[in-house]
Amino acid sequence: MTTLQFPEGFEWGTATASYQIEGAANEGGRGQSIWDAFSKTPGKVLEGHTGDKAVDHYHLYKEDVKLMANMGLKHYRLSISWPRVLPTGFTDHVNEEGIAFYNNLIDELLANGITPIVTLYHWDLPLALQTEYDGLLGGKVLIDAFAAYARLCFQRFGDRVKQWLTLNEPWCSAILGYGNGHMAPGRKHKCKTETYEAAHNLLLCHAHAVHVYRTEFQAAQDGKIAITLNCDWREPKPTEDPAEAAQNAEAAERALLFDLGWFADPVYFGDYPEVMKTRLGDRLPRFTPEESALLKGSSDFFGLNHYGTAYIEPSDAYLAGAECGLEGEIWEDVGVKQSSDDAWLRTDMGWNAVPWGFRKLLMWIHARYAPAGGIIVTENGCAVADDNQAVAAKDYFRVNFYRGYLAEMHKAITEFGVDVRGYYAWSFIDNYEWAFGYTKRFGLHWVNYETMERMPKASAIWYGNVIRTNSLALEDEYNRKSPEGNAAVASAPVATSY
Ligand code: GBH
Repeated sequence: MTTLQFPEGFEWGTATASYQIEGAANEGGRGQSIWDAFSKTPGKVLEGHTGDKAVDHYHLYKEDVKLMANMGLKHYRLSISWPRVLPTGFTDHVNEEGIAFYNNLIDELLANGITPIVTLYHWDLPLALQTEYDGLLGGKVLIDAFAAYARLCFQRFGDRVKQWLTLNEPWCSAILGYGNGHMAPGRKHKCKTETYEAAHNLLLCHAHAVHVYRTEFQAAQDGKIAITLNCDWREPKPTEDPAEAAQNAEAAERALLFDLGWFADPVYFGDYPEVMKTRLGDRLPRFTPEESALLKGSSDFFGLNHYGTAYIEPSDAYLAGAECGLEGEIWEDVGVKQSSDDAWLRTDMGWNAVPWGFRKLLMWIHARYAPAGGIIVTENGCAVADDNQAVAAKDYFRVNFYRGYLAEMHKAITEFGVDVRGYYAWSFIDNYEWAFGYTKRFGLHWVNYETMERMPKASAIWYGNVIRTNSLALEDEYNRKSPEGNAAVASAPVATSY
């Protein structure tokens, strides 16, 4: 039986985000966020689900930390709700009840031997910033407000929090929030320009928050700060024709640069990828030399969220400057077409479970950025249609998904020298899956949404064992026979968006 050993001190954890788990949306002095407004707009979220109650973590956090301790968890990624600590978005009104909640949570984690890593912005922008200052299009007002919010968090929590993430997946905020409207604030009618402006402002928010940390706190608090970026692997669509193969390879590279390079190039090199500048022309904002300098080297490690893989080939649906309106979509800018292989397993989101794609992505990041501080995988996981307790207890698909992805990460480290230092499973617990509401379950813990009762799934117990032994068994009872678990996945409906 083969067992893969991970490097000593490897950082194993699980992840969540405030709006997806906290609930208590109208309690404890919390202000509204763009997700409160978006989720209450008819037609935006499946079945009209909102995060009003979520999994009630705001009230049940002690029970949740106990569940973490039970599974042997040593690291936990959480996000702070900006409107819970600053209901108007600005520091003129600090909600001490909100601050107290995060203080209690952090203390409870530390008392249980669990180290927190904290995201400052996981999509729940204070609604007042949207209505008064155009949200992520708000330029200097937004950037200054974010830097001030970050400073407050460093002041209040930085004595105990030693790992910070400024932004979660700015690609999603820009593309899904301003490019196709699938997520809050749900805009798309000016997608050809607003998408790139939102992303530009987010990058500057990140750079300024990092500057605040480095100049005012880092020496005394001795922590690290980074951004976390999402990227799926883009594999050139296989073909026998060498000319086509070359075109597919070029298109796949372009897709990686549009998805990841869009943010990682500014953070590591101080500017956008050349191919984006060429294709987008004036629609892509430019950095001043000062901004470039502030961005370059602004991440102490490479935070990566990874979910799936797709085949890529070029597509001439590229319509430079086309109006977005009801028809156009932002995807056309990159000029590629995605497809899947029939042989690939699909998760309940319809995303392809392709473990080797994860390894190729890790290798690509290593080759292009060789990030100081290494790569920390801040999210990876899958949705499984396990909404009845019996299937949750078996949970074969999820266990085997994690096994596959962890084995390829191990290979990246040991055979290809990629410096991966940590891995966080998404998610610790079933939660509010944004535009899919509670219909998709990503958790290692199952939640009964009527009673709020929690139950560790097989994957929680299995992953706890990985953490405890710092190693991965390639064979065990879960991959020997898994008819029910896999059947539940095979019959799962395929999600239609994101
Ligand atoms: C993350 O975003 C979020 O940070 C988190 O809040 C959320 O709950 C979680 O993931 C699950 O959705 O078609 O195979 O190429 C995920 C961003 C972008 C990942 C689109 C999957 C398509 C996969 N996603 N991507 S594929």
